[in-house]
Amino acid sequence: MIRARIATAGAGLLALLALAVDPVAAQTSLNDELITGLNLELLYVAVVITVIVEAVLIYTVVRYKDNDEPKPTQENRRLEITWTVTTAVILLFVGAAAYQVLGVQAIGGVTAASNPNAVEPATTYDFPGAVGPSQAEDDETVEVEVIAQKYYWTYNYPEHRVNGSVVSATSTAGEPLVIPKNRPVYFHVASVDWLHAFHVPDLGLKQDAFPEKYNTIKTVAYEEGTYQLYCAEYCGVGHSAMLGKVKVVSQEEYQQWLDKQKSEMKSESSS
Ligand SMILES: [Cu+2]
Repeated sequence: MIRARIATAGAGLLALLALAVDPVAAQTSLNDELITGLNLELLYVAVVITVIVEAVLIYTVVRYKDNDEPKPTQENRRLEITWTVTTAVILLFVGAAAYQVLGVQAIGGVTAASNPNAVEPATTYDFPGAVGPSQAEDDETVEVEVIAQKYYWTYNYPEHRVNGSVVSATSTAGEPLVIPKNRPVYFHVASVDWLHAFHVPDLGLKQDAFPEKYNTIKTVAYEEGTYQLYCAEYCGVGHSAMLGKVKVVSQEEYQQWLDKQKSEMKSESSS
């Protein structure tokens, strides 16, 4: 009777948990895919542990509620070995799963991974820390320099120039950071005054912007769309308004956008 009740309660709890978990949304980028995947792996393990612990707790309360003279367990080697080994196995799993994801360049950062075969990074300042793509990846990789400054963002495309001037966009003019989907993108993030942080949560991107030092991060965006960019490091009175947009477009649209920027620059320089 009691067992049947516990089983029913357990099934009900599982159903509630299943309802509480959101259906998995389509992954927006390589970074988002890795982070969401790890999060779900850990969640599944946590759910199983929660159910087991709660089941033992409820069983114990129901089973021994009328026991007026309980005797504590004094020594039980088998029990002690079980909970030590089980905990060690769970912690090892969490550590290994997290390390696997943190070790990927897209999550740990390109600067931290430091590739000795990398090509010269495309940047406009003489700051240290930027790392270019590997030779094999160079042709398909897009490099964008993201410069933070009180209280706006400048997006430079140093691979694309008109009469020596770099193709550029800025958040003060309401212009987005445009990148093509399904191609590796390197962001060389830096600041020209003090600490800021480049943060696009829906693409799984976050990187501190250090003064006069580059940090290169990488992504491959899968879903076209416009994503919110925040400054994630308190930087002064204008911090909360230090926003921007990241626009992921098709390869054709990206090329059209570049051509348009270049032709505008040409007509400006000739007038
Ligand atoms: Cu800020």
